[in-house]
Formats: sequence, C-alpha cells, structure tokens
Amino acid sequence: MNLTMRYILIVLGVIITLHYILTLTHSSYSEATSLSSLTSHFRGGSSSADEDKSAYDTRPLLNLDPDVYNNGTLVHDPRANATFVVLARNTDVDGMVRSVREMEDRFNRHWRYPYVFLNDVEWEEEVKERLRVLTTAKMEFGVIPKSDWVQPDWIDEEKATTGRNKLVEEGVIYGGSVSYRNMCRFNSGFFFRHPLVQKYRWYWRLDSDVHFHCDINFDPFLYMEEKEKVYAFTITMYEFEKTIPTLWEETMKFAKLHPEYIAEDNAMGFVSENGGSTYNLCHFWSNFEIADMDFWRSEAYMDYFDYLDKKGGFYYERWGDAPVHSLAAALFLPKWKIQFFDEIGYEHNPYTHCPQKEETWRKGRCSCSRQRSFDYDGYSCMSKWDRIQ
Ligand SMILES: Nc1nc2c(ncn2[C@@H]2O[C@H](COP(=O)(O)OP(=O)(O)OP(=O)(O)O)[C@@H](O)[C@H]2O)c(=O)[nH]1
Ligand SMILES: [Mg+2]
Repeated sequence: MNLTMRYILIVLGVIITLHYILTLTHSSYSEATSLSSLTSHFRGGSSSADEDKSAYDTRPLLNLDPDVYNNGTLVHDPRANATFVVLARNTDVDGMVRSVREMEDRFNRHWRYPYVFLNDVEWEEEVKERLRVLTTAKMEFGVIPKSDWVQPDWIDEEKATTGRNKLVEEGVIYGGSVSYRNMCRFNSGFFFRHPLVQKYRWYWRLDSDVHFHCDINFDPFLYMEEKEKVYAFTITMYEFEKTIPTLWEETMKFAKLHPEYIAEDNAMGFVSENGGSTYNLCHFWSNFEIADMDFWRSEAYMDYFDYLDKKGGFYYERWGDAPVHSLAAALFLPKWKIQFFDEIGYEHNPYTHCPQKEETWRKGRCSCSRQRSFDYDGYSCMSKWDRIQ
C-alpha cells in the first residue's frame, strides 16, 4: 500500500469514528443524518398520502430536556415560524375550549406552537382565562380593526339587501346574515394582515367546535416548509352554487387580465370539467387550513382579492373564503404545492375525514370510523382531486 493510500484510509477512519461518536452523543445530529432524513431531501415536490413523515417528528428535540430548554426558551428551536389562528366570538368559548383541548392532546402539547385569537369585539377576561388554562403555549388575543370587518361604505346597501333576501327565500344557510359575510371576507383577505398574525409565515386555522381524531406525530408546518408546499386540506366538497353565481366568471376575467399569475401545471382539472369554461364547485373546506401566508400576501393573491372585493360579491352574493382560497390555490399554484393530509383525522360537523389506510389509522390511535370518512361520499370532491394526481 503506497503512502497516499494510507493517508486516505486514515482520514476515512477518522471521519467514520467522528460520525459514530456524534451519532451516539447528539440526537439532533443522529436525526439529521439518518437515512430517512437524508432521503427526504431527494423526494422533491411529490408526495403520497401514506408517505413516512417520521423525518418531521421533532418531538425528541422539543420535549422537556433541560439541555435543550433554557428558562423555557429553546436554545435550538427546530420549529417553523407558525401559529394557530382562531377567529371566534366570546359566545363560542365552550367550542373553542374543546378545539384547543383536542389540538393540544393530539399535537401541540409536544410542539407548543402559539395561538392567536381574533374577534371583532374585545375578548372577555373569562374567555381568555378558560383558554389560557389549557396550555403553556403562548396565547395572544386580538381585536379586528372595524375597517377590516364591517361592510364597506361603497357597497350599495339596497343591492346587498336584495341579494340577502333572495338567498333567504331560497333557503340558503346564512343567506340573510351580514356578520357571516363579514367573516368570509375577513378570512379571504384580512386575517393574514392582522398585526398579531403578521409576524408569522405559517398558520393552521382552528375553528371552534372541531375535532382532531388522530395523534399527529409529525410537524405539518416543517413538512410543508421543507417540501415547499403552500396549502393543505383534509376535506374537499362542492359549494352551494347559489352563494357564488358570478365568482367563476369574475375569476376567469381576472385570469385573462393577469395571465402572468396563472401557474403552469395548476389544479384547473380539479375545479373544472371542461378546461375552465365552467366551475364544478369543488373547493377545499377552509375551516381546516394549514398554509403559507406568504401566498396570501403575494401580489397575485392580493390583486385577486382586491379585484373580487371591488365586485362586491362578498355582500351582493355570499362568497365564501373557502371557494376564494381554493380557486386562488388551484390557479396560482402548481398542483404539487397543494397537500392533502390523510393522517390528520378531522371533523367539523357534519363531516369527518378519517385516514383510509388501516396502518395510518392505527398509528394515529384514531377515534374516528374509517368507514364513515367523508372522502368518497357523493358530496365529496376527493375523486376530482385524485384524478389530477
Ligand atoms: N368574532 C366573530 N367570529 C365569527 C363570526 N361569525 C363566525 N365567526 C367564527 O368564524 C368561524 C367560522 O364561522 P362558522 O359560523 O362556524 O361558519 P361555518 O363553519 O361556515 O358554519 P357552521 O357550519 O354553522 O359551522 C367560527 O370559528 C366562528 O366562531 C362573527 O360574527 N364574529
Ligand atoms: Mg363552523
């Protein structure tokens, strides 16, 4: 063996020994260099519903290890810049407590992501106390500026009243409600600009009285960040056509004005049966959302929201934030940036998404029935989603 060869072998020996020592002594090094973690970097944008997400389980780093925690502050924080956003009323307190309790039990007691609670009026002290007792995670309570909430002056009230009366006559749910319309408009165009939310990039929308049926053993925010995902859902369904008679037409007009915002390889095939002539009413059910607020804050989405807002359809009709968010995601994003989280068992009355694969259901110790999952119910759009995968 010549001298060069000997040197190479010695250097290799030192590297392997060092790697071995670090693997044994530093759990974070061990995780970062594990085969699953290394291969995750090569998986690219695509992902399947039953993909192994253990590389995004940072609980070992976050659990109360005195070496990791320093006066309650993580020295080495592997978490994403993320928050839960809860929009609710004081009277929703019992439902909020139930939602937060389940979120903590199934996910956040390990991760302690913060919460932002938003309301159109001041939060009552008792509500704050009932929520704060549930977790040590940071909680902030904010009031929405009136200008981001109430029906704008430039809306023609006579036309809005006619629109509401029509929907009431037709028996459409919340057809006569102005506050419901305020809520939909706020969720479409304002929540991500609220001062308490502004500092975060990622959010998980949490409504009152929803249920989380499975242990969530990985960090969906980190997963999305590393995979460059933008929008995630668990349930998709058809919208009531009567609430959005002109939304598609206006969206297509906007798309013609701004072809530069339309993504190649978008999800048009999910929302239209005929390449864009008409809308099939499919949308992601937005009471559950995990998403990148940089998308809502982008020029494309802000222009789209302002365009829609000026048309007045949030008040003259009853445009929901669900179809508005969904159409933006479907058209302005390549479809691989939209994520379906099969493993997150989720319920908002009357529908439940329950993981379909037995292995996923067992691993999540899910409390939902796989047979009663909404995924392939006649009213679900999951088959439309599947066809574009
Ligand atoms: N502060 C405040 N929050 C509201 C208002 N209306 C609705 N919300 C909240 O916004 C979220 C969505 O409203 P919901 O009334 O549940 O709307 P929805 O899910 O379409 O309707 P349901 O099927 O009845 O649940 C919930 O968390 C509500 O608590 C309101 O006028 N003020
Ligand atoms: Mg609701």
